Amino acid sequence: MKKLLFLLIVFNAGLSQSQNLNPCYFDRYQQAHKEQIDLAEQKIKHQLISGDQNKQINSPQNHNPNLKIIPVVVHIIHLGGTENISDAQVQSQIDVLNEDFRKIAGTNGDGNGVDTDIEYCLAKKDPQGRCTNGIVRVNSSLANHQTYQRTQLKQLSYWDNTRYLNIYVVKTISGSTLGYSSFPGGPPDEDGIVVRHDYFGKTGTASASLGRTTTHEIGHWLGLYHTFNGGCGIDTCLDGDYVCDTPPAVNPNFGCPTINSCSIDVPDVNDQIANYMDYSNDNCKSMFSNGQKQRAQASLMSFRFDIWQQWNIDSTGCDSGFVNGPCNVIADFVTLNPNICIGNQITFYDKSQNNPTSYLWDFQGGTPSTSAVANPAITYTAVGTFQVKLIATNAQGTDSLIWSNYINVTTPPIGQALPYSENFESTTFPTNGITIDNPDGGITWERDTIALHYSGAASAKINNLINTNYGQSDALILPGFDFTTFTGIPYLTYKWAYARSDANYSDEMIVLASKDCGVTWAQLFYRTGAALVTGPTQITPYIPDSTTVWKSANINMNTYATFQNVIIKIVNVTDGGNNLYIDFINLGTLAAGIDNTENESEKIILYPNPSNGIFTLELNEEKLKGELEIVNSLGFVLFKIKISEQENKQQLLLPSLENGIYFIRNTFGDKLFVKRFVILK
Ligand SMILES: [Ca+2]
Ligand SMILES: [Ca+2]
Ligand SMILES: [Ca+2]
Ligand SMILES: [Ca+2]
Ligand SMILES: [Zn+2]
Repeated sequence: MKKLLFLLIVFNAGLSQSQNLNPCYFDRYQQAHKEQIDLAEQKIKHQLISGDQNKQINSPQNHNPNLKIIPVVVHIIHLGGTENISDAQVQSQIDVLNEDFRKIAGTNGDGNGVDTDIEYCLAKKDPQGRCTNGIVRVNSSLANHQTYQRTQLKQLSYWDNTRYLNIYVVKTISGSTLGYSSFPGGPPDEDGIVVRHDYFGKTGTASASLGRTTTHEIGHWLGLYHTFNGGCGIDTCLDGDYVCDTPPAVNPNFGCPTINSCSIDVPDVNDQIANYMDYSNDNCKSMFSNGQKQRAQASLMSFRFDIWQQWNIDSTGCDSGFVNGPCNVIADFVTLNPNICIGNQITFYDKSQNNPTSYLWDFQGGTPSTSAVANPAITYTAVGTFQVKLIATNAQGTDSLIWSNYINVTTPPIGQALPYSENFESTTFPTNGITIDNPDGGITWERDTIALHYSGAASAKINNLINTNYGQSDALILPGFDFTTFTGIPYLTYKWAYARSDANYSDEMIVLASKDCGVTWAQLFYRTGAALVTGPTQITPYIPDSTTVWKSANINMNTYATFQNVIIKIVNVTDGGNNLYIDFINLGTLAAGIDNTENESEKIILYPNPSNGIFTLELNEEKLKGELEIVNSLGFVLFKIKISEQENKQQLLLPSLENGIYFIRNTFGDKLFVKRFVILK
């Protein structure tokens, strides 16, 4: 089952260039939260059997006694570009949700399904009861969203999930995912849905979409599975999506096909590609079935009971009689970490509501001490706790927010001097100042003595093979370092070994560094997929059997040369792949004879290498533009290759090259990226 689901996801991802595709992260979420979803499933089934999904709970003046209204808050996490979508585009998505869930006559949602009696309302009152347009905007690098960062989105902006459906609109999502959702019964800090801006709504940046990505994701939020969940199964009610009146489907359907992929249904009918819970094109989707309606209503009765109660509808301004005037501005801001070290800079992110037009900040103890920009970066040069005040203004007036004793500035410990090395030979683990961050308390880094290590008799290992908490990150955190007493160019080098358990998915290895006591982290090195592997794909535990399979990470740390407390961490993000090993960590001078090409290959990945002249080329850097040059070992440029604007992965055909060593390079600004490769026929 697990392997099947992964293959489906990858199939999905591989088609990312085609139009109208609707990749959804739910299958992966489902695997990662299996116990929680099984519990939720029992509760939904119990409600379906014992409860009355249609009993009147809403207010007497409501014309449809079964109607349940869901107040919605939309958090737009953006970088100031077009992904900071308009209020009108947000409203277009709310309109699509109501057309689809209410089966409004004459709209795209008026297909062969049912009116689910579920309606969506952009909140008109915030959690404190203040007038709002239901939209929060935050300018943050988290706009480029990686699914393992889902709880960090909620640190930026989050409204009580028992009273509001939290929807996050982001610029990009890792992989080719367009959106994903939590399932009923999950932890509050993961509750809600995340959707790419260009698939949110049907106007503005999403004018090529019909807004059905969000309809689909909210289906999951209401306890619905994909129509292809579990394949054909053997029972139309007890297997698959646990909905009797949706025909089973063996695989996700793409496009708008006429297909009958399972014949266990009686009568045996075609797959329901019009169902919102398949992957078919937006323009073929037009229905939820009655069985799906009953499940969704049961989820609202059992898990999401408060959100649609009349008292909450009133308190969020979603009662039909409530009219919102132009709202006064609500001053609000967020920082990622208010506990900083002396001399550090901290960025304040405005999230004032209701279209603020100007700002006046006051930073006790900060430099500068005032600012009029939306997202000021402030330096603190004295130890202490300090107040922050924001006065925001819009057309209706001003509002101020004061947080006393908010910023806490401490003296950083001075890190240890370079050089530093760790070979994991001590039987104590972790050792030598290293600490482990293991947020889920589960599988994490351990000491391994079985593999043939790069050096000595042991290394650090993390077992991804048995780790089912997909997306979870585990870090080896090195002690703080003082770079200021080191002369020469400092390098972080280490060796790693890794194999996949399935060629279609991979764990990730990320090196991050912080020079501000952990307030912000820069990504120095990233490997996944073919660029991470050192051994053959295998479903048994990967055990390196040679010291020569280990690959090198060589990371130039010169930008940290003036900092006295630099924290470095090596992070494993698990995808249920296979063992990742780390050995021979060195921080200091780049040892003679160490192959330095890995340093650049984080931007340019080429495989297989060596090769007979046919390579796959992957570019891991958006900024690489224009041309790549193929250079021989004497430095002569042999070819120039134009980089495709659309694809970051392309075939590279160089059959005319003789056996030997070559380089592929690209110049961007003052940086030169070089990757060495070998032709061997
Ligand atoms: Ca079904
Ligand atoms: Ca069938
Ligand atoms: Ca070792
Ligand atoms: Ca862990
Ligand atoms: Zn889905």
